[in-house]
Amino acid sequence: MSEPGARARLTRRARGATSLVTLATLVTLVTLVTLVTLASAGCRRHGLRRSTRGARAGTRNAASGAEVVRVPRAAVSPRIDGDLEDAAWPEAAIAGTFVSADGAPARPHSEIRVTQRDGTLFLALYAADEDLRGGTAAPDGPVWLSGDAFHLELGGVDATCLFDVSPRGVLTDAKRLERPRRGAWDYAWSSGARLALDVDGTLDDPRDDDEEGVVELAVPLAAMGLTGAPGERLTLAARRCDRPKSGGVSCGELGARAPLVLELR
Ligand SMILES: [Ca+2]
Ligand SMILES: [Ca+2]
Repeated sequence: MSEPGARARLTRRARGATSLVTLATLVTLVTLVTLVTLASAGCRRHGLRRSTRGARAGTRNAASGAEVVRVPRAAVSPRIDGDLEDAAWPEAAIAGTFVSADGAPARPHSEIRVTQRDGTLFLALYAADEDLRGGTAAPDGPVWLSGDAFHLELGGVDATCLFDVSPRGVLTDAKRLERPRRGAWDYAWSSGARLALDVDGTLDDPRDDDEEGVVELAVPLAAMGLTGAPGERLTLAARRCDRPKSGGVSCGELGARAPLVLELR
């Protein structure tokens, strides 16, 4: 679904193709056409080609520094099936840009889109990944310890809810009271969120090159104490950590300096 990710993939393929074209052989031209066709097929599968039609990034409030992302109301709720061909996703809001510790855009590319309808917040999580690691299979388990994972924190009326999601489809959620005073994370709490995912690659097999993972997540706004009324606000902070083939852990963050403000339309 990521346009930059799609562009990067197409650019990589086109670069390779350009050097081949200099050899001016029919075989290389056929190869180029084949590669672009394959890339286009992948883009269509995750809605990449349609992703910029109506999507909007947030605007930053000069006084507070907070970035406000206006979350549109979808005409039809997206179907939670891991496929981003739903009409709602090209119109959804893009939630900021993932950055690494030095402030540069994080690599590999990650993106979150947000839309809402009927008291449910819908999120599309996109992660480019050359080597997908599944991590734990235990529901509500520590998915961040050994696999690739998204970590989301949604701040509502008087509490913050966290959601850790792995490319194996494990969801770990917890809630922490913020007011009148901050409490401890309660992992026994359940958000009632639903998710589905589609991974383009093979989990836990570094012998081949994977492409990406896509998660569709539906979170009841009631979990954050909201009803879904226009003008309601919640905050979003996110982290996506990747375990690349080269070893180590590489993380990008969203709203690390100041959480994004999601405003429901
Ligand atoms: Ca879908
Ligand atoms: Ca990985």
